[in-house]
Amino acid sequence: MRLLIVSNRLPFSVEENEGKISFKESTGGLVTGISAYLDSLKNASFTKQEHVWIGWPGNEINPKLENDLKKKALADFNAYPVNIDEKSMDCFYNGFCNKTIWPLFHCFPVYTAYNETFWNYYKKVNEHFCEAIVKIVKPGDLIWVHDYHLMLLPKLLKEKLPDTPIGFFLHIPFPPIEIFRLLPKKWRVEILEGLIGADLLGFHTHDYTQNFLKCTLRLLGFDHNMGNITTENRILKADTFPMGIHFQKYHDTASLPEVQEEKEKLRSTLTGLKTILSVDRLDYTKGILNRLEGYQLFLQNNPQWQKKVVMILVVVPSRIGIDNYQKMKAALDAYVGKINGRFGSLDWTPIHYQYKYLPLKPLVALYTTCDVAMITPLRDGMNLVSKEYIASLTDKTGVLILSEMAGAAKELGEAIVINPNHKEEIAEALKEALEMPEEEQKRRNTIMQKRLQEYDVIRWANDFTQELTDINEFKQKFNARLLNSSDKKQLIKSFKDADSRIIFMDYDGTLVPFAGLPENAYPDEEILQLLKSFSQYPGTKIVIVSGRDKQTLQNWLGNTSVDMVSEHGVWIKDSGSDWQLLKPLTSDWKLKITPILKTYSDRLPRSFVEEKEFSVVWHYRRSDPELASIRAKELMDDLISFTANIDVQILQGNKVIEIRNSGINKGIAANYFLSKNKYDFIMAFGDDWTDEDLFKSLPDNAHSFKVGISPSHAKYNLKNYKEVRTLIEGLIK
Ligand code: GDG
Repeated sequence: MRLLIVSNRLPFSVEENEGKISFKESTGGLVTGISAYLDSLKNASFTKQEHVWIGWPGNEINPKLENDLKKKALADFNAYPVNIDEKSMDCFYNGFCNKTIWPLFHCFPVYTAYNETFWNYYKKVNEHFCEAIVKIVKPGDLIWVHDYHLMLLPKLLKEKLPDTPIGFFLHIPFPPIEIFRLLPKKWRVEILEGLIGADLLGFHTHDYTQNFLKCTLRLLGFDHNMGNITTENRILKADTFPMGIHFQKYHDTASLPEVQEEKEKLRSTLTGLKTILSVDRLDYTKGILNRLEGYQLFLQNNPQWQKKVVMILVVVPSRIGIDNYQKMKAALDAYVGKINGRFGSLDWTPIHYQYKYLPLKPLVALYTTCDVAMITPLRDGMNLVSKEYIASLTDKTGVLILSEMAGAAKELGEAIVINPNHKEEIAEALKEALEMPEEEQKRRNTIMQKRLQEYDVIRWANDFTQELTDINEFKQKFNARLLNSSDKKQLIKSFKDADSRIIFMDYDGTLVPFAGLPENAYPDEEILQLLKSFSQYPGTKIVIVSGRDKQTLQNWLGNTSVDMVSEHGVWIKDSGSDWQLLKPLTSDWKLKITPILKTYSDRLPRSFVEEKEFSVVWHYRRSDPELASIRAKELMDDLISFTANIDVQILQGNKVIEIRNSGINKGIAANYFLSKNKYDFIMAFGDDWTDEDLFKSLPDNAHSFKVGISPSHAKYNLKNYKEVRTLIEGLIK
């Protein structure tokens, strides 16, 4: 089995010089994390898992050199470059990815561009990635797609490779629905549909996972159960995997002699000064300006700390071609100048500013040297720098000030956690951090280090890939329940060989799709013709077993020769005779229950009450799904206490709650027919849990089919009502 990692960028940039190709390492949280995981795979003796990293190599390459590039990338990095032309990359990466998705998903709607050309290039590049992957994928491979650049890719891949497990991890926040729905309708739906093409979707925090699930429910209509989503024909899962770091790498690097030496050097240039570290890629989400405002206020409010403290501000160049970033760089330069000008003197510079990339060892030397790290993004998916800082504190002294807007704050609660929008809070946190006793620093860092060591990036990636593998195994077991062609042949043979047959069929969701209003789910011409032919097939009795009232069934299906059961088994219409009660029932309890249901329909817009002779139903299919699910739980609670002394049962069906006499169900109704005659071929179809009574009551040799892809007592699953129709056609042709 190979693991195919797919991300927009490869962990290196390719450069072309006089016809020769060379590589330069690239930075960023995704690259740092995945590289560490893949290194661990290479070094581990217990696994032989191969991997290939697929992505854009950072520059457009002369087509003549493409073959050289492919060979060298594979040899040096196990990488497969996807060559994309400059114009596409500009509109895709600088455009849709970084001017639309990045600001919006980080809750900066004012920076968000809504540009149809960018969107078209986003689609085009996702398709291009798909074509590249399809060329190299092999049976048994696992595909793991990363990040916001490739949100359409899971669906594209699933269409081409339905049996390949596909995972997707989002490294940035998934925004609340109020923000996500600012995207034009077409884009937001295509993005969600693209994502749910994956079998497993991972997010850094529980909040992001919940935001995604809420959007899927409200914008696509797919509900979930503990993160498991069932679409018309697939099962997938959304779950939380907080990304860790390679703890040991940072911890060990901090102890290296050359890093210690660098630390001594730094210390000697900063004698007598406490140091505050700030390290980020240049990005407006990282809150660098807010941090500087907080620092300025701290210096102003605490003159006793002037000349005793210095901020080392490392800003790593990033997304250089984008306007907002250039403006931000200018604002930052000006602000640093302002603080240094206002507070500095010949013998003291309050901020040491570096705008450059640092190699790992000098970076870790900074982590271990500084007394305080200020990591205060306005919004950050996770933030690995904060974790790397804690891991590098070999003597366990140092204080982390962390923004509550970073995903990492969920795991690093022992840090001083602040709201980055409030400069007063930052200034106070700085004072607290600089004055924190060493014992307290050690106490906090010991706890955080232990946590980071236990759930490091290797655990994170193993957990994700393991869950993806588990989902795939579950799907394979489940697929074994779907009717394959040889089972179907056998079934048709048994059907034809039999002399007397009985077929029980539920109506809604089984023979026809659900409609917003129950009265709109009337039978179409195709199903009417099919039922007519089926019921006229010699030696075959068709019984429609429905929860509908008898009048509706009579109106809709009265012209076919089917038998019918209404209200889940209350009424029976057998062999052309009139409707009869299966057993004597009362309905005086309805007087007590109906007003309760009416109150609930008043409280939930677009829900309504349907009264049948011996049952009463509250429908909420068209209501707001979240409020409806709360109201349904409340109603169930109310009904349970209200009906304690009444001989009724409460059924929670597909977006309905139904109350009816007890001692009635579809299984009891089926037994009525089975006890009257002997049949040598018995078959049943149904889609919701009221049909489970039917499946359970049938003899062992019966052929039963659950419509939909959830577990059932039926022997087989069919994906939807269309498959039911196709199967019937196959039986009678
Ligand atoms: C995205 C999400 C999420 C930075 N400067 C240097 C350097 N770095 C390395 C750090 C760290 C990584 O880059 C930055 O990671 P972050 O997580 O802090 O931020 P993003 O790049 O925005 O990452 C983020 C992450 O994806 C993972 O899912 O946490 O929320 O935005 O590893 O060490 N490394 C070196 N020199 C530098 O100057 N060597």
